[in-house]
Amino acid sequence: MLTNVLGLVIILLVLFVVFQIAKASEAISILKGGEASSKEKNNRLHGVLFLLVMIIGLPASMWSAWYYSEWFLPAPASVHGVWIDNMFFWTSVACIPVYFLTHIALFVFSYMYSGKENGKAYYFPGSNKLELIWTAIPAFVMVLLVYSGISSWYKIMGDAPKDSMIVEATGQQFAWTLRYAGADNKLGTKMIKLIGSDNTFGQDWKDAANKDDFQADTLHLVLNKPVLIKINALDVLHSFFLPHFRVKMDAVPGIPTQFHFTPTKTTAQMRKELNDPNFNFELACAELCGQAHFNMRRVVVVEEEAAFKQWFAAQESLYKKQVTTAEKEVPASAATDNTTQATQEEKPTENTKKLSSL
Ligand SMILES: [Cu+2]
Repeated sequence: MLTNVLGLVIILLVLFVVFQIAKASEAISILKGGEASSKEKNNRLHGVLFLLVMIIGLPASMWSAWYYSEWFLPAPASVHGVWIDNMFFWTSVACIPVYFLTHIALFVFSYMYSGKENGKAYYFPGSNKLELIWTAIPAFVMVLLVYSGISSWYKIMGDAPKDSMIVEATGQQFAWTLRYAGADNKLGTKMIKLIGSDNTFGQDWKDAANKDDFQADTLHLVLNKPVLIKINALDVLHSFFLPHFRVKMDAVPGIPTQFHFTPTKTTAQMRKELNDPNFNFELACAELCGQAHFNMRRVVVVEEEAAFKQWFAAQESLYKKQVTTAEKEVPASAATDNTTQATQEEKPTENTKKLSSL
């Protein structure tokens, strides 16, 4: 950081010195009586400086792109991720040559045609042919880029495939809570009135669809199976970001959003591909949401269907965890005179204690 600041200060100082020298030499030649030739010298100096900016600036811009390339998006691991990367590639193919051509023209012409004492401006009234060429070519390229963008947008943001697995992601300071729709693949209804310390989202236990919904710390996904993520926020803005899957959607309090995608690489495959046994896909929050924003990171596991089913079967629904244990606890705590039964019962957990006190 400090070296960067120092570098910037040095550049500014050098520019300041060049400017002062130019001013001084101009003043000297005015004193000598050659005002016209001093202007010409000044113009030439500016032309040379323009050229220097190009000679240093263009390679520097290429170098910085190469230097920071390790912070570019990682290799895509979803169906639509490949489309997005393709669009990015073709947009770059169209823009990078234009960037170089226009900048070379800008700086070289400034140098070549810097003001001369007896120089005369060339009068060019315009050319329809030229106008047509430099309007039609960019317009054609723009139409192609916009067309590919819009068609991909509708494919990505359109209705999710019918067989999509449904997962709900709720952002709050500072964690993502993941709720799976369970075996029925239906998220149970929520009601604001039911929100409590043990029922953070106010799941309505009378709704049968809620009874198999479970929460998970890790986002497990199936290889090549579409998944629909339903995104919410409890407090402030968050953003559901899966960089490897090119998924990014804001989580807005009060406005449900969603995103569907299909993972195409398992975690194991990626580990092999990247030669990194510790690699994990990650879920991050891409909206600076507060002090512990960094803490919202979650691991994403993509696996074959068999491994997923095994994990899925081992999960316990929130209903089972909270409501049924609470029901079991009620007679035990009510039967105060039956000491043997009370001692046989397991000690109530923190959650069930709170629930039975409600
Ligand atoms: Cu956040």
